[in-house]
Amino acid sequence: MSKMTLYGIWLSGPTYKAGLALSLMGQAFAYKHVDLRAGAHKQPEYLAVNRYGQVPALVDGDLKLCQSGSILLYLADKFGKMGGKTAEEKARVREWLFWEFDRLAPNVYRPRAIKRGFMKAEDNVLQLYTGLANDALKVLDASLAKSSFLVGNEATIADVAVYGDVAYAEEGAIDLAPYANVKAWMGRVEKLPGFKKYADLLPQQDAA
Ligand SMILES: N[C@@H](CCC(=O)N[C@@H](CS)C(=O)NCC(=O)O)C(=O)O
Repeated sequence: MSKMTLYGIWLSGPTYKAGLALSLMGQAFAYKHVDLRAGAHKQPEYLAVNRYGQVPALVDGDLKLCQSGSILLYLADKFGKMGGKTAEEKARVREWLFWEFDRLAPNVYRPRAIKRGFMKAEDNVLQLYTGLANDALKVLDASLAKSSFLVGNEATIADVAVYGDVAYAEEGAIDLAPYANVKAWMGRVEKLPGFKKYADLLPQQDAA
């Protein structure tokens, strides 16, 4: 079986989610660096891989996949790992994926993008996102008071997706200290075989 190729940029949270899922599932992958600052994601060659002009994309043979949540579901299905064991668990995994890209991801990524200078915004806009991120973190913390992982007793792609947001919170000056259950769960995710932090997992250039 030839290796899949992940397209992305090492600073991208959604790219990290796809790379982390591959790594936790024990899958080596080739990597193509997409230089967002140079506008590579809007060029015809890349738009042929991802029609939305965003990273990540995953190429598996003739199949070109995009949207990190959808990529995670594809990988779980393909390898029969981390997707939940029962019909109910699979449904709960999907619930977390839809929730996280509605309530958590934008409200963590945007403060981070503002703090890192990738995005400009007035202070009240930053406050709005930060408040919404904290609302989502409260929901997450309450859920993690009841179980070790988000769905069932083992890590699933729901944990990968949510970890791939929360891992960037402090870069966005969102304080995780009030969320003890979230912090303890992050520690459990970080101990999973194959786990790597984003800067260690994603190359800064093409990699075979
Ligand atoms: N919902 C998408 C979001 C992807 C996304 O926002 N990617 C950013 C980088 S982190 C991007 O490509 N931004 C450039 C653009 O949207 O033009 C996913 O999960 O894959």
